[in-house]
Amino acid sequence: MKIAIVCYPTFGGSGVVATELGIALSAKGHEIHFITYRQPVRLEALQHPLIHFHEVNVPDYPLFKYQPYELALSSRLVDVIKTIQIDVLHVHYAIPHAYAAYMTKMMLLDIGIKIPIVTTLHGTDITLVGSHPFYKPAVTFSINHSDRVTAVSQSLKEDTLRLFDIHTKIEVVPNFIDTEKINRLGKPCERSLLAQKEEKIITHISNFRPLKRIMDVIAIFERLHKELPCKLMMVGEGPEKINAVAQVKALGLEDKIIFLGNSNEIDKILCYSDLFLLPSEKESFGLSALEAMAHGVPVISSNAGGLAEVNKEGFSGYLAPVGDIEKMAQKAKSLLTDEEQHAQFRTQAKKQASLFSIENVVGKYEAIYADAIASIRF
Ligand code: GMT
Repeated sequence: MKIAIVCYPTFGGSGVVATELGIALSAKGHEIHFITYRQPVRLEALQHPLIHFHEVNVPDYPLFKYQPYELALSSRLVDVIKTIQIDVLHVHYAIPHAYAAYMTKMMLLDIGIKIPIVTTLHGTDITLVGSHPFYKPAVTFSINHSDRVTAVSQSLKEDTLRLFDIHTKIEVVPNFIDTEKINRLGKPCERSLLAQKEEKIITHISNFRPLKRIMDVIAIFERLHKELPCKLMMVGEGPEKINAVAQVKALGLEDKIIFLGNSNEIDKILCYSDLFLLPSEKESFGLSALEAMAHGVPVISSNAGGLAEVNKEGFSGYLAPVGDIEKMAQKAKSLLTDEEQHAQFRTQAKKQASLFSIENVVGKYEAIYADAIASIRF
């Protein structure tokens, strides 16, 4: 198949999922065309002869306060789909991609080309931004007019049905991880670069938005730090970072809490890690928790959204109500101070992650594409 993929090319989970999916599909012989405003971060140039990237340019016109990205995207989509004879268009994240996809479909229909749209809902496009009254009618319309709709967790599907008036079937296709690729990475890792031998390494990865509850991460670490030698690796960039850095300074923990910024070396960092923290207020899935588990890193998370579908209580880690930092700190301490239990959770985390292996998921998308293509032929 010739598949066009639209996503956010940044460090967000939805962009990572879209990119990894495109790479996996190309390995199965499909021709993949990424269409977005920048080359996706996890897509290496010339990665595979079947992978192509088409940039969307939005000319800066001084008359406009807001530059019309949807217009530029849908025009580019029409151009690429027509020229390359794309079979199916897969958009990740409803806003504004599903909306631009619908316009694309209509413009192409006008010239006699039928293109099916598959929309994947990722989380904040539904639970946060999408349900805002300013966007809700457009998001509802775009979901209802997609040929196939998928959500990355059962929890997100339920949120979508609760928040919007949806009359299209939503299929749950969970996020995934390339476990084989992780197993192929060179080990053991050089953790002495980051911490002393006796220090436990705790990691948090996110886009530091308020809903990630960065202050809870620091509060949990502060409690742990009083009980055992440890270090915290904070990976990512975002609006809460400035407060987090100030808080770390106020606590005098600058040499124990390290801010690594956005990183392309997530595999290395997770390889060094003993525990992963994700106390989010909202999380439709929690891809970073899955990545940690795939590296054998147990997870202490909140029980928000789809996290309970990923992190299995008492097996791959522990969950606690949002904001219950005492419970999260206590569970973290019990795991990190009991070597036997920690080793067991490491193995179990890997086992749990293997349920989300890429091989199980790519086939589901292929079937959805085939079905969407068949549906528009009649
Ligand atoms: O979590 C974010 O802020 C980024 C956001 C995104 O669009 O990339 O993540 C969402 O999609 C990820 C991939 O499906 C999920 O793993 C995240 O749980 C989801 N975030 C939220 O629901 C808050």
